[in-house]
Amino acid sequence: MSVVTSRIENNISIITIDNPPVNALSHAVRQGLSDELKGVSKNDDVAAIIIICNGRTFCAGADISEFGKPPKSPGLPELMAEMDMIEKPLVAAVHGTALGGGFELTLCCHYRVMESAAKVGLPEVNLGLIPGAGGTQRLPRLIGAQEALDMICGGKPISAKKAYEIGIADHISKENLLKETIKYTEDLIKEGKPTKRLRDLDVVAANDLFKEYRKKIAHKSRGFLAPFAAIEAVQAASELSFDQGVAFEREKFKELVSSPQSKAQRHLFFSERAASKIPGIDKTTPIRDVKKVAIIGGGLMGCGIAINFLNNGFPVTLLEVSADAATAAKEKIENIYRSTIKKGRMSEDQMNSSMALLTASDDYNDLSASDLIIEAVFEDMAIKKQVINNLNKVTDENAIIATNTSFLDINEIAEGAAHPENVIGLHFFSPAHIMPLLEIVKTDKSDIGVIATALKLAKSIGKTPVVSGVCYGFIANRMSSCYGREAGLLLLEGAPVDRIDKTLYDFGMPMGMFSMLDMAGIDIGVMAREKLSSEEYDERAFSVHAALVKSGQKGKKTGAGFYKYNGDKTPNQRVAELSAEMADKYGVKRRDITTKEIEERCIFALINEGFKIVEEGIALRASDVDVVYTLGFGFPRYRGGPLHYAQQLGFTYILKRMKEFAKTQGDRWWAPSKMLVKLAEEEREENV
Ligand code: 3H9
Repeated sequence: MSVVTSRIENNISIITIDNPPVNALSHAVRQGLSDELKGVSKNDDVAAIIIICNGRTFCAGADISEFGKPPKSPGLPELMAEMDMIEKPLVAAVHGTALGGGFELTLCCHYRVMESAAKVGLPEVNLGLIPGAGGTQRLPRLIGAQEALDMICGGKPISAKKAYEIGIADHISKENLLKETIKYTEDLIKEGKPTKRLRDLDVVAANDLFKEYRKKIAHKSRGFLAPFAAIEAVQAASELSFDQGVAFEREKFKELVSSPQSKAQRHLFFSERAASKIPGIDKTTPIRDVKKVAIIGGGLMGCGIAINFLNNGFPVTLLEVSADAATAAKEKIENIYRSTIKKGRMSEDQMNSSMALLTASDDYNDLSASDLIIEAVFEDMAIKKQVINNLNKVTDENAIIATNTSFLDINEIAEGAAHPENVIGLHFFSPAHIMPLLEIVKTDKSDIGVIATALKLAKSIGKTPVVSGVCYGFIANRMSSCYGREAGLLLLEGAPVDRIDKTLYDFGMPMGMFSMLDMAGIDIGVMAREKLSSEEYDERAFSVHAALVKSGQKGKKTGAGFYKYNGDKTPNQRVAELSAEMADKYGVKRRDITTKEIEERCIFALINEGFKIVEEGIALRASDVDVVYTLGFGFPRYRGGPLHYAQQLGFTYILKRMKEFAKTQGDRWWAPSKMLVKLAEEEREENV
């Protein structure tokens, strides 16, 4: 059956797009729409045209999987130009999310009716693109340049209510979208309302708007090309004719679509979705019913985890060691909510309904009805085992027991459980109510239904899940340890702390390694490493950290760590002294180190470990590693994650540099992953 069909009701043609799952504007849809529009616009029995979609949403945009392939006519811009020539009123009936090219399609219509729960948006910047089917030219003509910039550079969809307020939606449908759109269109015909082509309007833009907007997004969009290209395109809308503006937008779109940045961001789009596809799990896998959740441990992590569930309507019991500690944890959650309200991200009513779902307790018996229990207690194997022991006495055989451990062996934790098959790792990232990643750690015995349930739950609390096997630090922290090791060694070799941080920041990380350690608290890692043997980590690399903690300089919370915090942030002189002392102690040669070496040592260590993680089967696929490192640690999305970046940079080059590092550093840490070696060989064969 055709993906685009039409029928005539009275004198209105209803064109329906039906291209599951999200009605992407693939070639078949574009061709179908073009054919139907040509047909009905010539039909004298048709006075007006409605475009509507079947399924869960209006068009979610261009078909992203077609980018990078030879273009097939009609392209979206051609289709939009055809629509601009139509003399009969065109009405879009929008449900779900009209995004990107899908929203641009509605902007080529003369009127827009939206379901009250519908959203519209131009999320192209998230794919390293700008709208390429006239969106940067039509939207500012409809709502003014300022609002258009907010939507295009922000990339976030807006609600029907907001769309109505700013003049995008002409009517909001409350019950039956099609019926109400037909009624709206009949009224248009009766009243003889004209076709309203956005191309004919002028753009309203304040003086200096574009200059100010560049400044406004400079920090948030650091390193990204697309948001700045979007400003140029909207500026072109305000300065050039419509056709010139469209040509300008087209050129910018073409440049971006073939740029490494957009390829990287598109890679992440598909990788984030692929991460939920687990061999052995399909629609028939039994999912457990999770209605009630319990969290053990009311520290910052436990409270953050609780908030995820409360915000999504799950009743949560939070367990602490005493009644006082339970009350304090409840207060902590309320305080987090209060600061969210202050930032304007939540209303008092929303907070009250979330808090009403929370029970704080110090009695394990109160967990007996919970379907999912997540422990977030102190990172100590003996304490975790005690928790499991206590849970054995109160939970039933179907309850899922999750641990939020960052490093500990979950197979060992599971051994003590009455039902080891119910045990899983749910590793949240701090702050847990904000960070979008959830590492789901499967043990040797985790039931497939438990993993499937965790994947579904992750989505229901708005997280992107990635499944990891058990190893020290799982995917995220194992990689981060290597990155941190190189930064620590570079300190001893003579690179100043602020230079290392600046190099990593300039590479695109949200902050340098040492600024991050100062923020999180240097003592956390120092304590974790105390339990390791010298075989398991590089004592030299973390010797300055240990010395700082010993002297009470644990990071920002103590006013000093790698930096001093006296109103402003300055490098702590003691770090330079300690680095020289430790270099002396361990016989590390001090030298001048280039910025290039700092960057490559840290990033290539990440890459090598990432490949090892895939080769050992800890991660299911290379793209999972990319999802973890971008969502968990802010690796720049425009580089697509460490392993995608490795491909862009060239495996052969990376391997060559690693061999050079091995010559000066020894091969304890620079033995290349077999997968990297293989990929480099394949790359060389391809290039012959
Ligand atoms: C654009 O429009 C450029 C134009 O300006 C100019 C062109 C010249 N294409 O996310 P889900 C797949 S750029 C192809 O799990 P949800 C997705 O991969 C585009 N495939 O569902 C997944 O496949 P699978 C601008 C797409 O309900 C399946 O659909 N638009 C597309 O959680 C279900 O997706 C965007 O950036 C697509 N456009 O969320 C919107 N969209 O099942 C991108 C989805 O094999 N899409 N798929 O894994 C979204 O944000 C979400 O998919 C949406 C639904 C909110 C719509």
